[in-house]
Amino acid sequence: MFEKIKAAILDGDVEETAALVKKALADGLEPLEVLNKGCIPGIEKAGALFEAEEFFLPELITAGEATKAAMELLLPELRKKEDAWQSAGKFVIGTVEGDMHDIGKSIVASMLSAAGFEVFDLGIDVSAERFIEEIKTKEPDFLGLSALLTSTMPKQQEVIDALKEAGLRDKVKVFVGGAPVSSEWAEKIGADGYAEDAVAAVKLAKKSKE
Ligand code: B1M
Repeated sequence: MFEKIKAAILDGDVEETAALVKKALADGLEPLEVLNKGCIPGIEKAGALFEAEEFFLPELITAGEATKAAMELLLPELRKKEDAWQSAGKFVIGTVEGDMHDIGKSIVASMLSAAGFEVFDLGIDVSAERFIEEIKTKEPDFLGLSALLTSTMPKQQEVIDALKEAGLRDKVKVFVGGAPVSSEWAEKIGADGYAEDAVAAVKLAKKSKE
């Protein structure tokens, strides 16, 4: 089943991907397992083929669309595990300005939500000004900044600088993530932490609340 889902994503076959994911859920497979063993390997393979110039942009786009179709079915299942009675804290998250990648950020948002955090997902291409506005109104404990392009990583720094300018830097813990991001980069730009994946993001946020 996982191999079939991976193949359907690589084919950019939205309908087949959705049908397979529905079947996997109906057969009782764990949504997180479907995500980690079927969908993520599929989209990562598409990225590797793109890098090797065996895939071109249209194929990358259709693979992304197939992955999104899978996630639309899987994320509500992940969120069902949320325990509404214990908010673990407020978490604002978004992909930085100029960056349209939303798959990884949405997985992180869903896992945080499933772990009991009150999550405000601002979406993609979020400017520093918008982040600041949302921090002012939502007063979150945490801010998550996702960047998938080396060219948009500096926007994470911009948001941190804008927080300092607005006098908000010590009001919120800032975590960064995304494929090109590292703990060294997080340290360099003055973030409070780096999470390599959604599970690490949940652990980091929970640990910071202790
Ligand atoms: Co783009 N893209 N893309 N892309 N794309 C990459 C990132 C790339 C590495 C592909 C490659 O060349 N191998 C490359 C970047 C190279 C670089 O910067 N050095 C690239 C490029 C070049 C581009 C374009 C410039 C292509 C072009 O137009 N010529 C363009 C840029 C558009 C823009 O943003 N302005 C572009 C466009 C796209 C699509 C729209 C086609 C599509 C996105 C669809 C969508 O998101 N709706 C797309 C895709 C799908 C990818 C790859 C293949 C997959 C990304 C993904 O979803 N991964 C990607 C290659 C790759 O990463 N292997 C690639 C799966 C996801 C689960 O992982 O997003 O890493 P990830 O998220 C993880 C962790 O990083 C972490 O947790 C997540 C869950 O485990 N994490 C966080 C993420 N955010 C976090 C925030 C946190 C914490 C953890 O906060 C606390």
